[in-house]
Amino acid sequence: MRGPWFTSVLGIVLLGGITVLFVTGLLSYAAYNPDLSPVNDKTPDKGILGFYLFSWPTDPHWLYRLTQGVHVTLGITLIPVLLAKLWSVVPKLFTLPPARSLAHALERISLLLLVGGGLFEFVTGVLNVQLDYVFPGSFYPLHFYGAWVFFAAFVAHAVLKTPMALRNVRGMRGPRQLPEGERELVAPDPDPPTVSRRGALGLVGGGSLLLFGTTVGQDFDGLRWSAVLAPHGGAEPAGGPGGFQINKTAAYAGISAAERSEEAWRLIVAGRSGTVRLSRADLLRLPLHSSALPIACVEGWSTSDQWWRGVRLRDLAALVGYDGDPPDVFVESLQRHGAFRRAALRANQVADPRSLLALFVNGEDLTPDHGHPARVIVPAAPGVLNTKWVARMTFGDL
Ligand SMILES: Nc1nc2c(c(=O)[nH]1)N[C@H]1C(S)=C(S)[C@@H](COP(=O)(O)O)O[C@H]1N2
Ligand SMILES: [Mo]
Repeated sequence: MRGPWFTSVLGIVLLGGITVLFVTGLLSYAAYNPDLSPVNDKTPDKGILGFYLFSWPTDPHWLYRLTQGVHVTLGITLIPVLLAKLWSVVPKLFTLPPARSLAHALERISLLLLVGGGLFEFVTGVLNVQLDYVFPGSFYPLHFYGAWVFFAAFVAHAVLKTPMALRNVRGMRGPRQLPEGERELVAPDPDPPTVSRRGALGLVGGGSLLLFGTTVGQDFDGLRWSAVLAPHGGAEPAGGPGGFQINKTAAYAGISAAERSEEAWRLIVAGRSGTVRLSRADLLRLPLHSSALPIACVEGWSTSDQWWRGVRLRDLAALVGYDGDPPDVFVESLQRHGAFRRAALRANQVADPRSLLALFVNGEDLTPDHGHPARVIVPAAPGVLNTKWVARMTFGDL
């Protein structure tokens, strides 16, 4: 069963799947605005690896919901394929002599990066979506740098192997003269098989389907109950206007009812013409607008569109001297600790008329857990940029 055909089929699946993972991963990184201000930039030494960064668009408004949903769901679905692929090439680990030529030695070293990089990316990704930050430092630089190492080795491997893999899945029937590199995939003295090659593929495919079916529901209200393997799945949140997925609760973030109260809370808006202080009542006297936007988290879960109502970000920019051409904004929350208590938004995000400092959701006051007294909501942006419990907004190019 172990041999070129099995390895080739799995390899071709991974060729497509991992390419999509790499592209959606780079998109997710760009969507986080890593080149704005020191706060968002968790990889200040990225150098040319950030060559492709661009202004993440605000259209379509479900863009990040799609790209990140695909990234996380596909990554989890591919786990059985990756493991089966690694199992299928285990004999190669023990080939002797260790290097037949310089080219062979270089190829084997690239495999270290390929296998090590692949395992590293899958393990850090799964730990992140399971909310298990066991790695030193931030997840972002680890997964980002790891992705480049892994993908570089992956491209080299694909260039070397794809032609042979395609030949193998098309026309390999019965015994034939295998080239040296492929002969190493076949056990020299195999036991009689207990399962056919197609049966083994079925097992891998079934495992992938099972993971897919227990993950994908975290992206769809109404299917969330089925996402039993996802930390934000397994059940729909309680009903009511605030009855949609919550990332960190107010209690977890250490936000007290006293500091959110009408008497205590003031929003500070700073910009080119100075600083203004606004109570919630002051904000309610400004023009209010509605937009239907989802929350889509980097962890892969998302909600359907919610109805937000509040003050346009560009109207707040106008209050402090930016008429017509809003700049970037740096948003800080009441929260004193934690990774997501502040974020920077780009000028195109501020300018979009659907971008709000929301005061209401689904027809009622924001709930404490969804960011009362006020939160940011921006179309197509990752959830992490939608700062809750906003206390201060500083407009100006970052
Ligand atoms: N102050 C603050 N804002 C925050 C966060 C946070 O931890 N603290 N989490 C962010 C993340 S990662 C997400 S996905 C969204 C979740 O919003 P929700 O809890 O209203 O669904 O809020 C964002 N805003
Ligand atoms: Mo998030």
